[in-house]
Amino acid sequence: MIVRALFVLVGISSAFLLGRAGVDGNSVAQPAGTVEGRDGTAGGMIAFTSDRDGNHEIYVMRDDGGGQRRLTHHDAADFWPTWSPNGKQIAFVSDRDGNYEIYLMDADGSNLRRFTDHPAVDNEPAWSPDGTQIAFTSYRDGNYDIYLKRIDGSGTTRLTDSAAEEGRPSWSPDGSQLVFHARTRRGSSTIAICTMNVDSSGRRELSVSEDGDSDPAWSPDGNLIAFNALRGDGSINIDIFVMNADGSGRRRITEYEDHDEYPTWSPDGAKIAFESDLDGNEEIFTIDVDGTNLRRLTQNSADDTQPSYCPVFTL
Ligand SMILES: [Ca+2]
Ligand SMILES: [Ca+2]
Ligand SMILES: [Ca+2]
Ligand SMILES: [Ca+2]
Repeated sequence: MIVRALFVLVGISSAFLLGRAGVDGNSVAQPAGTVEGRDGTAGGMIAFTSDRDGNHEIYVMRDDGGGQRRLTHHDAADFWPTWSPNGKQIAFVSDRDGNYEIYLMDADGSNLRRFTDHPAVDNEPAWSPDGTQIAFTSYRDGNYDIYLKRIDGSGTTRLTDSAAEEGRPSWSPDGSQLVFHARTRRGSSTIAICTMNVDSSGRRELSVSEDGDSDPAWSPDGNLIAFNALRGDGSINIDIFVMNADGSGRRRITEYEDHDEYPTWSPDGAKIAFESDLDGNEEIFTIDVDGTNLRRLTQNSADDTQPSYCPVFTL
């Protein structure tokens, strides 16, 4: 159905396109932390993955598309960036040491260090709202499960123990729960979006459908969960949806005849950034939560994907 090269083994959601060697990068050399063009007004930052410079690297930009800047410089694949809650660090995934591990760096790309150290795939980091832990997915116990590791490295806890393939954890803003997706039958398109308490109790399925509901993201006020799913009309067309945090009130946000994926919320909850190939290759867009005010932030023949909104506005 969805013709995509799986990026990491059977990763449910790590399916961004490989092999497009676009290198006409429109990145603008600019020092970290500067906000030229913003007139002193606080605004959002977005980290994302692009192969515009020849292989997958981590980039940041303002949420108006300005100030695009590369943070990683390595011929390994670097992808799935996610911010620390104070916006000062970024976690991401790389196979630069021979297998997929999670790495941390400061938001200007400095102070790079490895966070996980396991021969299995470690993927899809999500920083806890209090900054002390990272939830991530790993294949270390024979299928994808969700794990928790403290930033100080003092311990790793397995949160799921199921035959389903869990993926893309996202924290509730109060830090008490995680939302994630779970492929309940391997090889099937049946994916459930689930929540559980951070102590792994209280697992609950919010939505179960044949439409591939996946990649959930909890809104900053805790009330909504954004996700991507097939439109449900039989077409091969992935759109961005939101639902209430109890699973009710499902509604569609995007309506383009293309794949719209990987929603991430602006700090004020007003906008969602996402990836879409609506103009022929992956670009990063923002849209208001009511579905208006679509804005393209990247314009580049390479893949620009996996946006992650910084959880705080910066000056
Ligand atoms: Ca790289
Ligand atoms: Ca690993
Ligand atoms: Ca599992
Ligand atoms: Ca692009």
